Amino acid sequence: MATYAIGDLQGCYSAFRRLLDQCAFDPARDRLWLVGDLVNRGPESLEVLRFVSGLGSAVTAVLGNHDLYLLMLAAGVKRRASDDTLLQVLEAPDCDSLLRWLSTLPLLHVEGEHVLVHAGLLPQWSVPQALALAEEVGGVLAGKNSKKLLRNLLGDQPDAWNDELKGWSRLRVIVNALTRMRFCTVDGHMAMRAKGPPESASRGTLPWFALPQRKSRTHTIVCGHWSALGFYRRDGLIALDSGYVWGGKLTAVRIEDGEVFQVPAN
Ligand SMILES: [Mn+2]
Repeated sequence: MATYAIGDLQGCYSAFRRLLDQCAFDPARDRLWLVGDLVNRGPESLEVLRFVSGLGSAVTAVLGNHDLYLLMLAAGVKRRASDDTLLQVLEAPDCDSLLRWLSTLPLLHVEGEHVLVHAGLLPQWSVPQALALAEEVGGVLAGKNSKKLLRNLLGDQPDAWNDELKGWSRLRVIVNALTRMRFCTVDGHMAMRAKGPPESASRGTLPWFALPQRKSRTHTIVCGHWSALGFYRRDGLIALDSGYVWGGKLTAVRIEDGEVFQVPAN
């Protein structure tokens, strides 16, 4: 039994299958951890959704911002952008069942000393608190107020956590941190516009994982979302988005021994 953590797939199904072959992944024996952004930008989002949803308990995937964007399109709360590649999913005969499956995925998964999340955790959040907050959002997303939630996720404000937050703004901060954050100020204000590499941080901001008082340092965070950071490991962090869809690599790490597997873009 082995656990393979894999970076952002972004609809790159054939590369994903090549990577699984390279790992000799066996769904009867092994497990996959997917960091989210299963869909969009790449050419085969539909195939990714069909394959991953068919893996059952062999896979644990968390939601990324592109996955939520797909749910927003399907709910009619956002219009398609000219550069998305999601029409094939929206027009598929099995679209409803695939999106129902997608909407039940968690925003955060904790297993032993590891945390699986798409983007990151705000510095004030311990791992148990982040898990409780992620579950708070997950309950709404899988329930009857799902469409209302999706409509109310749009926007970057408020940009920081506060235990007193209520209603949609509370859920919006949680989702923005878990699925979109890269840079943060030391007191936990997210700088949502910045997408460059860590060294491009604007004055007063740091990569979220580098904040000195971050309470989730108790665990190793397995994440994606930041292709300009690339595949990056340090104490307590495994960042897996190595930008295959942008001409980089698709990366898997075997959690048990740290072995790395990669498929380069053609
Ligand atoms: Mn992302």
